[in-house]
Amino acid sequence: MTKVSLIGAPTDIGAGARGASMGPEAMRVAQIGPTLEAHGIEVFDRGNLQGPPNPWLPPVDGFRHLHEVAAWNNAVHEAVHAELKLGHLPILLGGDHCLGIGSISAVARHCRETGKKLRILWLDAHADFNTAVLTPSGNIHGMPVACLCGHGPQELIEIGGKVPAISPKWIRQIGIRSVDAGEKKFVHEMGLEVFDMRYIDEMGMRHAMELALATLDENTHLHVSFDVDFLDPQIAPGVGTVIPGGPTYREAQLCMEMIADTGRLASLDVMELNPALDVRNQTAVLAVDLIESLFGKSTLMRK
Ligand SMILES: [Mn+2]
Repeated sequence: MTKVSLIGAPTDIGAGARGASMGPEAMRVAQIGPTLEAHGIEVFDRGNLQGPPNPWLPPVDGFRHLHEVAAWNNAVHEAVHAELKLGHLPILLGGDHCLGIGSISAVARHCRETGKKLRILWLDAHADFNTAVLTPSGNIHGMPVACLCGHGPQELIEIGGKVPAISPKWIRQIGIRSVDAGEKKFVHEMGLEVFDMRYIDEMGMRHAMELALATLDENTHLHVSFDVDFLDPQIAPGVGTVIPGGPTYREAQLCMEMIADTGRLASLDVMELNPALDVRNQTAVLAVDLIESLFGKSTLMRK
């Protein structure tokens, strides 16, 4: 039986808007635990991690709240790694997406320790590949992918004990539709594989996912980092950075179902849910619905 551990990280320390700190509780209110249990999954809710409050200060040397971001990410790293070591599937309930550094560095460390290959699906409106030089805002939630690939401040890139924590070759980005000019150039230089919205419009979600999930084998750990702003804001308004033109409900369902079909999902982040901007918790309810598909909720027609 699959054992899932829920880890709440109630902070908006890396974000440009306050409110993602309430994400974990909104996911619980939307019944993430009981919903997974109804599918025969054993759920361990580990409660919330703790870390420094958000001082809401301007950037220093291109970063906002760097030390606080590092503290939160170290806490996330240890918690995610501990669950993987127990053989559980960790679900990180964010919190803003800067926490992907702690989560994915823990997954990468676990893969090194167990001799597994790693594939990361980054579902997001943004590439999150900024650096202090490139970023217009200094908000670290725009930098986690760059940090994981070794481009960032020492105290973030070293979390997990190996620099870089991951190779850009292990990542597939899906749903991208907002990239800063300098960031775009850097994404190309580093050779990230990106299925942006233009690609999905032209080729369809099915084809994008077939390529993103190609060459997985039984020794591959599949990690999904799901930024809720991946979804079209018409169906998911509860996010801090609203970018129109995202996947529809059906496209998002297909994306999740195709991931489930691989049987390889081994860890998950659910990030950037902002209840302060949501409407009657609908974005959290939708996220839970999609996670249900990710864990293999099957439609009637397939056996
Ligand atoms: Mn993101």
